[in-house]
Amino acid sequence: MAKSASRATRAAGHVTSDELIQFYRDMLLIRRFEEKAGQLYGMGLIGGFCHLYIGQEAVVVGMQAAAEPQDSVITSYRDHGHMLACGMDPKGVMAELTGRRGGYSKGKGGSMHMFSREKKFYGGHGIVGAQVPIGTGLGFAHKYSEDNGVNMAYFGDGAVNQGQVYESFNMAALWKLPVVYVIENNKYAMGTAVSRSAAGQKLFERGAAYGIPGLQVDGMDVVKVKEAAATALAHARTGEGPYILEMMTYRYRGHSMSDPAKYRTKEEVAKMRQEHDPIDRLRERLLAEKVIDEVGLKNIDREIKDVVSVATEFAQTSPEPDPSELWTDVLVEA
Ligand SMILES: Cc1ncc(C[n+]2csc(CCOP(=O)(O)OP(=O)(O)O)c2C)c(N)n1
Ligand SMILES: [Mg+2]
Repeated sequence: MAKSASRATRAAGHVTSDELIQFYRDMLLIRRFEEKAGQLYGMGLIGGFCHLYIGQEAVVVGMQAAAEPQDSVITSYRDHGHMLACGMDPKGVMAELTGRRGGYSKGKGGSMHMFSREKKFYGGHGIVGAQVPIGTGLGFAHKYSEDNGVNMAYFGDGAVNQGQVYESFNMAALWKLPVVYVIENNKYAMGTAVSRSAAGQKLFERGAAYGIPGLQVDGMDVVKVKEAAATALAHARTGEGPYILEMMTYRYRGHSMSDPAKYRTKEEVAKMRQEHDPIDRLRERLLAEKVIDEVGLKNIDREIKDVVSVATEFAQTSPEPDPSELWTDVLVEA
């Protein structure tokens, strides 16, 4: 099949000024949304588990920038950023966090259990690594139905030593399934540093035994992520089989809202924020290259703030689920 012009441009990793501005907008939406979710959690308006993605925004925004509409996404419990980057409505995501009827799972799922078939977002999985074989199955479905789609299966450095990951790699390589495995290496799995859990630090080489190519990527640089994503997606889409991208990234917050993060120093976090923040870095680039000025950036900031305010208002005013909902969409006998 001939490559379309847009795909050829994507494969070359070219980014336009408009795209750079869109990256800024998309990353800022995730950052502000997550900050607000953290506040609502602190106020007791969000219950249960809540894992924030703050710091890692460039990964999912860069990946989605290279993706096609038919591509699917699956990830772990650190999932709000993926939902927003897939185009899910911030109102529905926030209302699910607050357990309201207007949420994506009618307020009955919460942070880790949201899905959108329309946006091809398949969760939200609380069991570490569980999404890897499911994502591989989604890759099989793309191939079987010949929809020219690719699944992007995201997982953490803490999942990468599981057996099911390698069973998935084997099957995906054997059947040349269109799957891009995105390892979000944020250096920690709860309180365990990757240096203490993973033999050999090159996680992108973990597919070598199966002939799966891999790349290590600066996951704090949205443009580099997009370039790598274009390479990996083109490989999978053209029938060459799976690809592994190891995104070197960092989460600023604790593992979940209840983590005091005593396993790392405040200086380590501060250094990352000051020197590698994906949003600040892009902001500096936009200004240096005169893609936009301070006033333009302020307008975007305001626009995003408004979107998050509307979502927050909705998440607090949407009614709670009706008690009759206790018996619907659940897998127990009433
Ligand atoms: C099978 C399983 N084992 C243990 C846990 C508890 N647990 C939840 S998150 C987590 C750490 C995973 O870290 P990583 O894969 O690096 O993802 P990150 O939280 O850094 O995004 C663990 C051990 C779980 N949810 N599922
Ligand atoms: Mg991790």
